[in-house]
Amino acid sequence: PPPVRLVDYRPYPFALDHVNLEFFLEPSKTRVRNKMTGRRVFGEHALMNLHGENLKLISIALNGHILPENQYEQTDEGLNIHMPAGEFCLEIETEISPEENTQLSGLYMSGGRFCTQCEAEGFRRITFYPDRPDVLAPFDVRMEANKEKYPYLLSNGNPGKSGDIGTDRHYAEWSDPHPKPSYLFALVAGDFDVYTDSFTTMSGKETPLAIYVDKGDYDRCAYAMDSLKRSMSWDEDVFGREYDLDVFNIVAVRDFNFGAMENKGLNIFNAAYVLADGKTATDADFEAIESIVAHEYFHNWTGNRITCRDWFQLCLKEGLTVYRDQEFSADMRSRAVTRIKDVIRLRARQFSEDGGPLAHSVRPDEYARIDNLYTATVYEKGAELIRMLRTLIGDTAFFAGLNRYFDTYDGQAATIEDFLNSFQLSTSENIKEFANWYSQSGTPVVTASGVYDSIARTYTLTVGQRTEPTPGQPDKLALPIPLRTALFSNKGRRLSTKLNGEINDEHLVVLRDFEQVFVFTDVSSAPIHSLNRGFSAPIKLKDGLNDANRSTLAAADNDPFAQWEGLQTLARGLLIDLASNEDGSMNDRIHAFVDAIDEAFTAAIDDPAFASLILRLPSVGELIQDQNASDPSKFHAARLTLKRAIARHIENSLVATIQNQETGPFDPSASAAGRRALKATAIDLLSSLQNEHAQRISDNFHSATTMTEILASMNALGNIEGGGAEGELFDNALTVFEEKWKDSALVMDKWYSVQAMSVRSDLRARLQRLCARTDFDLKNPNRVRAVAAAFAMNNPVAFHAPDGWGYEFLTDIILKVDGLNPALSARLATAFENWRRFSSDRQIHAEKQLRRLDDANLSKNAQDIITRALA
Ligand code: B3K
Ligand code: ZN
Repeated sequence: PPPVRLVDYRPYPFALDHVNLEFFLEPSKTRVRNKMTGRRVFGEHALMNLHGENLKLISIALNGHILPENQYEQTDEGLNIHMPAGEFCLEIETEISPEENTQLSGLYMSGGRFCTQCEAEGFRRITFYPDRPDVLAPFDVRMEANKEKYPYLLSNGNPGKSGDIGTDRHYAEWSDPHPKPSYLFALVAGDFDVYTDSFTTMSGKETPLAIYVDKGDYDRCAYAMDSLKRSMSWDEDVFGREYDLDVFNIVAVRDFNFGAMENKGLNIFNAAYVLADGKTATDADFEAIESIVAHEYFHNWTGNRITCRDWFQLCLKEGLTVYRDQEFSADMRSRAVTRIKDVIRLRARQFSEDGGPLAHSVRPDEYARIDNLYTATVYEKGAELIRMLRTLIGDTAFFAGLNRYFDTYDGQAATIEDFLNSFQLSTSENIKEFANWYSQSGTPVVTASGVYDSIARTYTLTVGQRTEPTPGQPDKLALPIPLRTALFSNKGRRLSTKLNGEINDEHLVVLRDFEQVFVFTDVSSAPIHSLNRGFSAPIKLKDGLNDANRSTLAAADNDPFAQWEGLQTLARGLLIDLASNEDGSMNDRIHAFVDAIDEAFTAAIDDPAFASLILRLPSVGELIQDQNASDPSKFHAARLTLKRAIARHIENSLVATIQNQETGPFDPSASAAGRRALKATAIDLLSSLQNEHAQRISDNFHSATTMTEILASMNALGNIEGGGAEGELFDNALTVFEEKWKDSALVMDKWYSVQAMSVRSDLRARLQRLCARTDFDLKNPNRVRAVAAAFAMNNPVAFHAPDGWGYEFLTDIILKVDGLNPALSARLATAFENWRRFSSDRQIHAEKQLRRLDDANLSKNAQDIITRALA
């Protein structure tokens, strides 16, 4: 099928004034009555095109009369109806089968409850409708269902009438006054535990809040509720945005294709991002819950009140909302630590996407399948663009522009041009070229070099940029790149210098051309430059410094991000060299690095969250990004060498960290989580010494009281393969864990993934055993991801095994999942995205599996990924 193109966008010729939906809910046969009133707005002879997929059409009536068959045609994509001029009332009745819906798009059953997922194109699997984001309407919904099985009937907006029908059925009505596109529609029916609270908004309106969870999960809702209230309050304080309905509801479901969904007034969540308590959730879980609850809530303004004109504009809501949730987390936790984690994630997921066959711009010009556009580029790079914009125009213009955007486009479906124009009207800075960040894919590589003139006391910094070609974009433009820059003396003192007439100890250098020269004056001594501080632009930096310069910066910098980044750069260079030098010639550099780490670690010890990041080495996934013909096992071995050197050097301190037992009740705060993060890092480092600390780690597993520590210990044991008793510690731990948590699916997902991520010789057999278990449910995305995504995305050494078994294993799963859930199989297939980066033996095996997938007649979603990967 031809791709969908941005240039082909045409407005819809009809407007909907009102939508009235009636649902008669039965798992096997649900009747949907859809009454749309509206009018033709232009296009005298235009047919009314309604999308529809997997629907059984029962009847159509136009303006009160059954529509004769010659007045409409039914196609694979939906219905085309000949409409009279002027106003209309169109009533369509359809039948669907939620229980047969394994794609988890549209109306489906999860754990015996009805729920929906409509973004991007799920609503057309519920009824015939103009299922496009630029058709907005207020919705009234009425649901009717068995009362005992489905005591709660929920939809968007405000609750209306409800009551009994006969003895065993009941109904409920909801009405959403805010015009919305169909992708924000939601319906839920079932029996739940309900966790309630309330929030008083800035104008004094008390708003009841509720979280609906599976029976028995009531006690695991408190953190999500607390996160919601903090989000509501933060959005008022920082962005001036108030909630706008009488109630706000969240529902947690077991079977969900991604994290959560921002349906107006009725957010639906993957249960993994709602349920947490001190026993079952890791700190990473708490952190993810806080940020996803916030993200979905923030969509109420950035996404729902102002939505996207078409799906090419997806970053309009996603990039902006990720930026908002990142800022929220930064305010709730440590700003520096949050920023570091965001950058780690960007590098791991977005940079690798941007450097491979799936690269696309933040706002692409075309797509084959919309589900495959929910990517790290649209989300994470999209957020970086907002951050850069703010850096370029300053806080005042940024907030003025945003407020103008909210004022101008409230209730509308907007574009990136609308958005950028709101800022252009609020700043004297010309942001025309900034738009190229939205249309150009690929990660710019920025190079820097400097020359000091001691007589003139000037430092001439030459900065250049280059972006490699990406699919469909052979030639690249120069982009405006804001680089926060400071100069340090070689003793590590930050220098106050002059640039563009301004004296400061940090400047904003904006690179606009392919190469540009910046002359700093009043430079008192030969400086070391520190560029892209705070990761002010999403680029790869070749800073032209040597290891000694970098160590100086790492030790001296008062900015924690810059300090961390200095050490990461050191580590990256060292690991890459180490991976190709096995002759021990690197010992001096290793020692120097370990000393630098030790110094920074000791200085950071009062901030354990940051200290644990200081000890973190770049991942294998990150290291292979800029390599060709690479062998992940060499990078793994290099990391192990370096980890051992670090562990040996600070062994006593690591042991002491592990032994430091927490007392008192569980505390999910960022500071307590920081202490546990450091402990987890200590366990990981000590495990690199293999058997020496295996027993200690196992003891820690058995005595640990938090899931973070338990998992850290299991992870560590998973990578220890002693010949003797140590070899059994992992399996012993797994047995104990399973016995305790076998009835808790979310906890058992961790049990699965800890194994899928372990680097050990028995992994293949182990994975096969896991997939043969009765609780390995291909219909449950969390479970499939716990094995397949954990393995293919987080275990590069095993996934890229030289004999190709890892590729084959993933392919087998994709083939099984695809018939059930194409969104899931396509997502798994993206693990192949960088197959051409690996050694030729690996490429041969990867290509063989990709061809196998290509020949298998897979879903359009999976086929789109495979085709692009092979191109
Ligand atoms: N907007 C949803 C994502 C929907 C994904 C559809 N394939 C969640 C979010 O970004 O908040
Ligand atoms: Zn989102």
